[in-house]
Amino acid sequence: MAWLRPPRLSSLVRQLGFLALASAATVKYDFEIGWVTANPDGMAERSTIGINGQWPLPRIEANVGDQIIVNVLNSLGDQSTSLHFHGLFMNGSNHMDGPSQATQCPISPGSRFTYNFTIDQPGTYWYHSHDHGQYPDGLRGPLIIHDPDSPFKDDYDEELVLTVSDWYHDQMPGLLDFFISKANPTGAEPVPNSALLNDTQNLKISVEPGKRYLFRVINVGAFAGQYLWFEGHNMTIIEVDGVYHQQAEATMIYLSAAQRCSFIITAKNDTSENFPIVSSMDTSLFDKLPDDLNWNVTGWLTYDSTKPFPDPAVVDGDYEPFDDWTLVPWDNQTIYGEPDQSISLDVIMDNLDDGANYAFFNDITYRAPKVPTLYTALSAGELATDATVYGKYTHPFVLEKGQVVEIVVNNIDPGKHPFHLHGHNFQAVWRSEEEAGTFQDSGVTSANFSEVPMRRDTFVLYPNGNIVLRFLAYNPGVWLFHCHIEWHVQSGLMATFVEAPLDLQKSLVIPQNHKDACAAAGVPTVGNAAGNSANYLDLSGQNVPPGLIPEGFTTRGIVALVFSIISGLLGVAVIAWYGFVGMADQPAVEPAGAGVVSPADPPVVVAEPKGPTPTEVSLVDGAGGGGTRT
Ligand SMILES: *[C@@H]1O[C@H](CO)[C@@H](O)[C@H](O)[C@H]1NC(C)=O
Ligand SMILES: *[C@@H]1O[C@H](CO)[C@@H](O)[C@H](O)[C@H]1NC(C)=O
Ligand SMILES: *[C@@H]1O[C@H](CO)[C@@H](O)[C@H](O)[C@H]1NC(C)=O
Ligand SMILES: *[C@@H]1O[C@H](CO)[C@@H](O)[C@H](O)[C@H]1NC(C)=O
Ligand SMILES: *[C@@H]1O[C@H](CO)[C@@H](O)[C@H](O)[C@H]1NC(C)=O
Ligand SMILES: *[C@@H]1O[C@H](CO)[C@@H](O)[C@H](O)[C@H]1NC(C)=O
Ligand SMILES: *[C@@H]1O[C@H](CO)[C@@H](O)[C@H](O)[C@H]1NC(C)=O
Ligand SMILES: *[C@@H]1O[C@H](CO)[C@@H](O)[C@H](O)[C@H]1NC(C)=O
Ligand SMILES: [Cu+2]
Repeated sequence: MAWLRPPRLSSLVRQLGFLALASAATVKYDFEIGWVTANPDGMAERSTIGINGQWPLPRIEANVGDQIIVNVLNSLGDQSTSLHFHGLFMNGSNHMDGPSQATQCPISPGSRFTYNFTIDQPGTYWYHSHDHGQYPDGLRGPLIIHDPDSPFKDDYDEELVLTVSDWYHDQMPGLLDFFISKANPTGAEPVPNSALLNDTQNLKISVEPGKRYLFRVINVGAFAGQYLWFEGHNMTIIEVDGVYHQQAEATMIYLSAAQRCSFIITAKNDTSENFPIVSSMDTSLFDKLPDDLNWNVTGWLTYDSTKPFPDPAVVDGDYEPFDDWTLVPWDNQTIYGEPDQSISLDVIMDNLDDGANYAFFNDITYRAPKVPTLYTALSAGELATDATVYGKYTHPFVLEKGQVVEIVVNNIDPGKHPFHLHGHNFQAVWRSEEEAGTFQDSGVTSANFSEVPMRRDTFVLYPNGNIVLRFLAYNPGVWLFHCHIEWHVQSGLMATFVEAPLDLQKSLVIPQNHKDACAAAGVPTVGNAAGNSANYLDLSGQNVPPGLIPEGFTTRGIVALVFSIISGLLGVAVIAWYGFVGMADQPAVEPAGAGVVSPADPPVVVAEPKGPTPTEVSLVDGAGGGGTRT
């Protein structure tokens, strides 16, 4: 009988510690965002976005009920920025959610911006830039909300935070210029250069025999999902994406970009061996596997640092990660009723008439509005419930308060896509196998749905498959729904939910420093998506994507045509064909690595590559971020 067991001393100390912190506090961080140099894989020094001169970034950490204040100063000089707090509901504080041109203006170089919100959710989260594809350049870090009342608090002795990610040697602006260009007509995503474990390689985590560790793992990567395993140890999963689930045993987990998982690992009783930890990027996402890519990163559970650190065993055959579909939420919440509003989105990759490849929900690829969508909602009066005012290319859906909303996503693409909804977690009520086709054609009905569905905020849609999500519209705000592969965010795989906008108008007051940021950025704070505040239904001048390819042209034909016109010396009739052949044959036309790897000019490596520095970690793992608690 577990309750008769005397509590361990360490457990007692931990609980007393929590008791002391139990009353709500204000936790304050001053973040000066600026460029630093980093070389986490030991292969290339690069400019990286740090905070207060350091990278890896500080951890934001608080208790349930605390108020968090993050004072941002953008010292990047050459780029705007913003911070999104991934997974937090921001109930009553939609203007603190972070995506630029959705809920705020971008924070210009030299500008300040204060994020101020109260957290009512325990769990494992992260913060990252939500501005022009910036976070893979380094601006992403853990956000942990401790829970003195966790239902699992007696099941572990220590908490550890661990990130996995992919890493690029080149900076995003250059990679994006190539990715969305006619030189990359197939839309092949740049392949990362390395995998990182806690922003390094050869990480060593000291463990004490017999202790039980809660690992809070976050994939802060841009693109790659990761398989993660600890040799010789099983994981007991208790939380995904901030939602407690009933304990589930796993030997290997899969985390897509942006997903989180907390699990308990029980250390062995003897210290005779150290054990490899492996995180392995999901190479099925990559169009090409460069010869020199090591898609694995290794670390160790260190029981005795004088003992050897063995190479990981090779896993033969297909990986068999734990299937998150089998998770049951700890609170046994059953499926919400039949939807009041059902939204069906087809994921399509296609070219537009500039020759570049874009991502579409149905027939729309996202374009940012001229006025942040939240400010349109706040300034449009009663027209805020008319989706027209938000512009066609934010792909808006207006939700009414209290609705059960269902999202069906059909993947008309052979890639995996991790879908994320801001401001909510959702019930993942259905996920098809790969190649199942559209939900509507598959014959599956709500009778097939999970009765006690897993809840999370980021969920993987399989190749040519479909998913069905449900959530309750009890959080007035402007919330983005998008694939969390940063390449696909930038190529347009995003829609906007405008939830209960009239309630929003009654409750939200935009602080002066948010308006000041808009003034500094030259972005208006009233008006429709086109910036028109005289007639909200007149969208002329709204931002639009490139045009559709004319009927009768094939995608490859038009790409060839565009190419040919640009190089254009020949007659139009010959060109379409000749241009295409030319493209296929001449590497000089197709930039090095086109459709492939790291397309931008390879960086000149000045510094002698150093071996990665092993990081020894003390398990007296204090508050990460140097925040002040009052
Ligand atoms: C944060 O917001 C609260 C109200 O929600 C307000 O009382 C407080 O002054 C704000 N603090 C800062 C630093 O903006
Ligand atoms: C990961 O790195 C952070 C510092 O960036 C540190 O606080 C944390 O303890 C590390 N986690 C592990 C498991 O080593
Ligand atoms: C891990 O779980 C597997 C399958 O449930 C089991 O066979 C194995 O013995 C477990 N390993 C450890 C170290 O507990
Ligand atoms: C370690 O020893 C304790 C007490 O002897 C035992 O209950 C526990 O199962 C052992 N743990 C492992 C991982 O073998
Ligand atoms: C990564 O690890 C897997 C699993 O052990 C192995 O099959 C693969 O060869 C490794 N890749 C590299 C590049 O070492
Ligand atoms: C959920 O159901 C399980 C049985 O399936 C039960 O053990 C558990 O106590 C329930 N949880 C809650 C919070 O009611
Ligand atoms: C959906 O449910 C029906 C009726 O129970 C069943 O025949 C069918 O196999 C299910 N479909 C899938 C894909 O599970
Ligand atoms: C948001 O807060 C309101 C009360 O202020 C509550 O009624 C509502 O359920 C909350 N919504 C969510 C999604 O937590
Ligand atoms: Cu995607």
